[in-house]
Amino acid sequence: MDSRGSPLAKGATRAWVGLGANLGQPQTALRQAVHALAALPGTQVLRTSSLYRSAPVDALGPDYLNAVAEIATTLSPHALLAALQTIEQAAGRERPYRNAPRTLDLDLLLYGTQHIATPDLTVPHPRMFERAFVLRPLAELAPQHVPAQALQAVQGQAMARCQGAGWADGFRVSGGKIGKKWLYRPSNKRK
Ligand code: PH2
Ligand code: MG
Ligand code: MG
Repeated sequence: MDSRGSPLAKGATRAWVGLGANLGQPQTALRQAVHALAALPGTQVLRTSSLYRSAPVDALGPDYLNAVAEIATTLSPHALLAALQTIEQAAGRERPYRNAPRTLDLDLLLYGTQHIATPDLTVPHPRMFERAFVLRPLAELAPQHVPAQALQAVQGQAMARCQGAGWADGFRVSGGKIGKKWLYRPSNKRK
């Protein structure tokens, strides 16, 4: 059992990944990223948050689409980080300068309740508590990890909730049973 009380696969840790994109076809990129997460070894996508749109924070360029995915994984934090970077690369991610617009950004926000401070990985994500585009979707999935004070502090950051969790084609928790459930229904398909 983990802190939410539901059983995880043996040896798996619950983790939360922030997804963002503001170049190319952001919604397609985010949906494909959810599927790529689900295809990682030892990894299941448990749930996705709603999809949110917001202006770039500390950056320029088109509006972002953002969401958070809750996963269960047997990958170590560093192996997961490497896998996220591989998925970003496959989506055409380029890094011309800091906070440049991007086709896909996958940030490891939380890995269980672990605190990690290494040169290449800091968990919890160092800027997540200042960003509404992380905290609001994360609060849908893991309110226990989002202090009310932090949510209140980012209240002024304008954001639109554009779609419920169905945007990712039905990765959900099903009746407490952990696993990737394919909810194929026409009503669940994107338009
Ligand atoms: N990501 C950034 C910088 N600014 N702004 C929004 N709205 N959404 C993001 O995902 C985002 C950002 C760097 O990772
Ligand atoms: Mg980021
Ligand atoms: Mg990033």
